[in-house]
Amino acid sequence: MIDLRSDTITKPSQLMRDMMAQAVVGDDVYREDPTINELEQYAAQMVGKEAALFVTSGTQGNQAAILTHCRSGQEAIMDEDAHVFVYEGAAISAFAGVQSKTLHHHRGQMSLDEIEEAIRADDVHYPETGLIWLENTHNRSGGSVLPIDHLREVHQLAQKHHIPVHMDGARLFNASIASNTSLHEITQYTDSVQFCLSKGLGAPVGSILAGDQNFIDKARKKRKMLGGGLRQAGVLAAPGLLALKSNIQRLADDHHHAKRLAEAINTYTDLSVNHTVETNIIVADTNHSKWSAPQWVKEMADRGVAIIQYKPKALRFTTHLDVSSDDIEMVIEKLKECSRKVAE
Ligand code: TLP
Repeated sequence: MIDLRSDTITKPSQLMRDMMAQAVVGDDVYREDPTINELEQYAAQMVGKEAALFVTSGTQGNQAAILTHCRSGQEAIMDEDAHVFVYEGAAISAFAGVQSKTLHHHRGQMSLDEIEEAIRADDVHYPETGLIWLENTHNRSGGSVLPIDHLREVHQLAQKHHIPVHMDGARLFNASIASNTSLHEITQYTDSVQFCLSKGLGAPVGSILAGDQNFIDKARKKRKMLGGGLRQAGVLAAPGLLALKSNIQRLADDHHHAKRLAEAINTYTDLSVNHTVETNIIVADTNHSKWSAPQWVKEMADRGVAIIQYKPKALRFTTHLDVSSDDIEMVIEKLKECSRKVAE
């Protein structure tokens, strides 16, 4: 099976497994796990923040960030397709007691005017605006990168109103590689950032939440509340460290594969990729296809290619570390086969 459902499905390499077996460990709730301490220091320095926290997942990192930035009864401004709004089981309201104020967006970018309008005035009726949320790359827009000027402008606006900015950078490294922009350049416009080790970077588990020391000290407590205080978890941090040290530059291959695949989808099938493919995610819509999205998922699965239905009339193809150039050519052959069947 060539699995393009997500970049979360990569399996740890033999080297990663060896690093796990050899990891020096201790009890991380006592801050005594040398491997976790090393990962947190390394990760903080990579993104130019004072401190970092190893968390079990992107969702846990995002939720710890909300719990740390906001109080119950506040509101967070985010785009209407943000992962935190669509895919995190309403944890933002269930756990943090925070209401989501969702705005329209174009490729993950909300308009500055609309953000400013959404910031609540000091009025006895209104919730307080506690946080502005950005997602980079933007998953549901097909892995789009938020332009650096946009980040700067949102940050300036947030500072003017004394509101923190959090970035869900589950795929932060894809954004950095695709836009040829350093991590520090991107993260300087955020108060906190979450990025995943277990997506394109190939580690089996874990994410990082980074910010200033005071923020991370508080987030550590929130992580404990969320059940994320881990013990001898250096075995999980070791592959994360390896992923950060070895697997970032190669993301360019995934982006190249996604472009090649998107061109083929538009050339050989009645599916349409209507967005620029900037990173490793392709959203192909089925509006003009003779087959529905579920039919495409089934026909491709029958031919050994796993994709997912992403919206009622859209499919997602995601490239990653475990998909080679040959695999991409094979997927293109299968798409052509499907197209011949569609035309029958
Ligand atoms: N995204 C997953 C699914 O949940 C949709 C995927 O396959 O793309 N932020 C963003 C932008 C994400 O894409 C994801 C995972 C998360 C946060 C959550 O990360 P995990 O799955 O580690 O909790």
